[in-house]
Amino acid sequence: MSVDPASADTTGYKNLQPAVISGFTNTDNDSAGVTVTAVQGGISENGNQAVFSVGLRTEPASDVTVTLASAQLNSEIALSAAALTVTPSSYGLRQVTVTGLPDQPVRLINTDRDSAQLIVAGAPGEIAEGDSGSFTVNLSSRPSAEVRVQITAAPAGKSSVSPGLLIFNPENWQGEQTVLLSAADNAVQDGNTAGTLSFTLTTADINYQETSPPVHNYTVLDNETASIAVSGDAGSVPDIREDGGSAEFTVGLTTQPTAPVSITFSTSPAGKFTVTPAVLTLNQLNYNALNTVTVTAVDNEAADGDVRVTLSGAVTSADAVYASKVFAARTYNRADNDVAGFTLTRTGAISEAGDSASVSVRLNSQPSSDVRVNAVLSNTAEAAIVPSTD
Ligand SMILES: [Ca+2]
Ligand SMILES: [Ca+2]
Ligand SMILES: [Ca+2]
Ligand SMILES: [Ca+2]
Repeated sequence: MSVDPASADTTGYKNLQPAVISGFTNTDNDSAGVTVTAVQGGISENGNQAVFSVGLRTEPASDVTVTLASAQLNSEIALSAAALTVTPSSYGLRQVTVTGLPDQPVRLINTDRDSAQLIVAGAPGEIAEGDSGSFTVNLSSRPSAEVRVQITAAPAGKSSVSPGLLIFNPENWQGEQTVLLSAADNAVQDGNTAGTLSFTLTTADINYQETSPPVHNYTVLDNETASIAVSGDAGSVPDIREDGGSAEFTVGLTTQPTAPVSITFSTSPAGKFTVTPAVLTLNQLNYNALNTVTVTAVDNEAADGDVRVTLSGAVTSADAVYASKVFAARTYNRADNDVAGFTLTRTGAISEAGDSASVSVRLNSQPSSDVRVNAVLSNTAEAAIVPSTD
């Protein structure tokens, strides 16, 4: 410091030597920072715009890039610039425009729709008739409204689901709901059947409206094998005697026929047996009953000996499965009760006075053709034969 020469002091200051003091520091009151002004105006999905301004509070030493971002960017609003480059020569406020976007473009974003999926897990690929299997259903993302899922198992009558309707909402969407898929049981050999599970979504949530629910294919396995069931051992050869002997067996079908099945019985050689009924008809009501067939020997008079008789059955039906089935032939031994022989009966007595006696002859069994009987006397010197046809 030094005294101003214009000073009028006369007490010595004019000639005073300048004094020095050091160590002062000027404190800067300009701090670096970004200034953002209040937003002017309002945005809407109709495209109305708002503005605000951005600048640096202090002059930068070199270029500064200010990035503009919004939590709603790419969804609800658009900014006029994604970034501003500020230079030392122009770091004042600059205007940024904000434009409101309509909702629709946002919903078309793939990531949104892809995340709105119906999840079906664990559905069985095969189910036997009469069995069931479960699967689970839930949603992949929180829906904005209730989602009703109607489940259909096709073709109808072969399988069914329970429950057939699931309801998901913004609270329970994540929880797996269990559905039972049951295969119907019938008694017909109807083969395996292809089944399809389909899902129909009803909701006000546009993403779930537009999603494609999965389709699940499965197979219902038939558990019937059609056959003609006959009791007893077809390989054995039981005896049936002529005098009132009979044998029985039962016939049934292992599956319900789609049309009556008739079995027409025949025996070979013919005439040894009668079969009752001669034609057995099995229908949708009696197919699995014990339908009895009786084989009875015909009692003839011929000494025809024991005879092996084959019982056959011809199967006819409009049911193609049974029309191709064969009745297994059975064999019986028809036991004869006739013995060939003569029965001679004498009437009267002979004498030298001329009395005559008669002898009648009959066969003990029916001959298959004429039988000539020769009568021979052991002593022709004492008697003679006069033939008679009585
Ligand atoms: Ca069955
Ligand atoms: Ca079946
Ligand atoms: Ca007899
Ligand atoms: Ca006989």
